Amino acid sequence: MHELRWEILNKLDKPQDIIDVLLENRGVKGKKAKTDFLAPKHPEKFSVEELGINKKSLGKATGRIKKAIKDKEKIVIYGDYDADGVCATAILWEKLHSLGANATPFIPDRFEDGYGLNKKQISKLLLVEAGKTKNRGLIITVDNGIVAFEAISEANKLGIDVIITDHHEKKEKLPKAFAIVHTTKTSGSGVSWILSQELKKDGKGIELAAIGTIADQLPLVGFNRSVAKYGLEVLNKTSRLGLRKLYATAGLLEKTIGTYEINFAIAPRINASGRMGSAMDALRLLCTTNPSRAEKLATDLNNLNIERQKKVDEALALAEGSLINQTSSLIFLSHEDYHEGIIGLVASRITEKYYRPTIVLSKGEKVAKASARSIRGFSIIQAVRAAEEFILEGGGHEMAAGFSIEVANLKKFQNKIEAHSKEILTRELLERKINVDCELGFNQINRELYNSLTSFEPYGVGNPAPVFVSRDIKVVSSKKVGRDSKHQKLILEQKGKKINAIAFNWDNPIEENISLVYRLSLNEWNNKSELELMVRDIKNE
Ligand SMILES: [Mn+2]
Repeated sequence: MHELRWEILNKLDKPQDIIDVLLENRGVKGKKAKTDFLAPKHPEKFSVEELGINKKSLGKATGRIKKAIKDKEKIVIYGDYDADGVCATAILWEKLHSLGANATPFIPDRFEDGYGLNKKQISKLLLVEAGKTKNRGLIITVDNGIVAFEAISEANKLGIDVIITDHHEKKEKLPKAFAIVHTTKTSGSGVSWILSQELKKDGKGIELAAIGTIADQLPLVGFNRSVAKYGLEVLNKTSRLGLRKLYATAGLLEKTIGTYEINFAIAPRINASGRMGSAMDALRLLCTTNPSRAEKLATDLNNLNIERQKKVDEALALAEGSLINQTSSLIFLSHEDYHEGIIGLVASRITEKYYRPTIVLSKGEKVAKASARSIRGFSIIQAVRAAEEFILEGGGHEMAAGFSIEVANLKKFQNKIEAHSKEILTRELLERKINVDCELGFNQINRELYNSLTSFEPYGVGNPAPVFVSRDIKVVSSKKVGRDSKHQKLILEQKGKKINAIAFNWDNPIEENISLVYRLSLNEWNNKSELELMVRDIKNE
């Protein structure tokens, strides 16, 4: 697997300030942008215009919501079953509830209803209130709705107003909703938070917006960086009972909650409810004020997550078997045994391992549900839209998409999307790369540098942890460590200066002279701490 191309981002030879280089590599240019990046302002300080949201529509939405609160109209918040959608629902529901609204959250069932505002649900949702002259009822979508044309025209027919809040890619035409609060610059929970702050500015719910934004893989720059930074601060001292219990079941109580903890422990548990059961349980967990209920929901979620892991492993084994027959650069896998709730996870694991765009389909009797993941430089939503005539419903982004398709059309769809991708997926695009910020000499590595790097946190999509390269390194010693001796601890030397390094899961031979790519980390034990290079790649010279 180990063919990694080192892309050195900083091409200049002459010495420069390292912090400046890192900022430029992240596209942060100009003095003001640089200070803003290193000391992000609070999300409350962003103007609506900066976020790409139409101010007039936002005003129209808040006006309608305030009227609904005053008239005691029934409001349904229509969410989504992934971590972003659940957090988006929780943020708006808590806000409306605190303002005395008659608001009910609704998260569709992945298996029964599918993604997004659904025509069939509309009349059921507001059954009692809808149709009355003064009390028409209001549906507010969060993290979905921007392509729900049919459902919204159905609502209009029934006299129900719909406010769309969403961050997914819109089509050329927009649904005829009462108001649309839309931007692709943040997550569904980010949009929900912005709307809720328009109703009442109190900063509440920012920690949930951080979970949604990080889990939805939004680039952590600008507004999202602020949401992540300030939301993580709140998450580390949250008194939400459900989150505290979730931390306990995930072994996070003693840990600092960062983007990693959200991606690999918190979001998977929230997602597990929507994949294996009902996402309403995750919503209840986030919002509950009852300790024993929090405990039970957290345990249930943890068990669902274990069940989910098992299903993913089974599906991956099945996938590996059929990968042998793949000839196209775009991986296309369809089978009855792929559990619908986990196809997205399987697609991302395959993409990660083989570094190719991947579509995994769960075949039903008549309809197949699909989830797709992509690699940098290949827009999967564009690829799907190139074969749009076969798509029943669905949507997505450059890097991920979800849709459904008639089983009878699978082959035709596959041919069309493979033909589309063939032209775009060049050899260069399919090469796995690691972005390296700049070259460092060992004499430049010190505590001061390490400390100044911390102002680049939180790391994530769009703002990766700084990666450096050092060359002409002598390996003084190497020792296998860890369970199964999977890791190697190294002592390295350059021009007389020695530094420790750790290479996780490294079984390639390491020779005496190397170049290496690494992150800088602080190894802490027994109240002592020492700088250490966390190896990402090694080339023997
Ligand atoms: Mn989302």
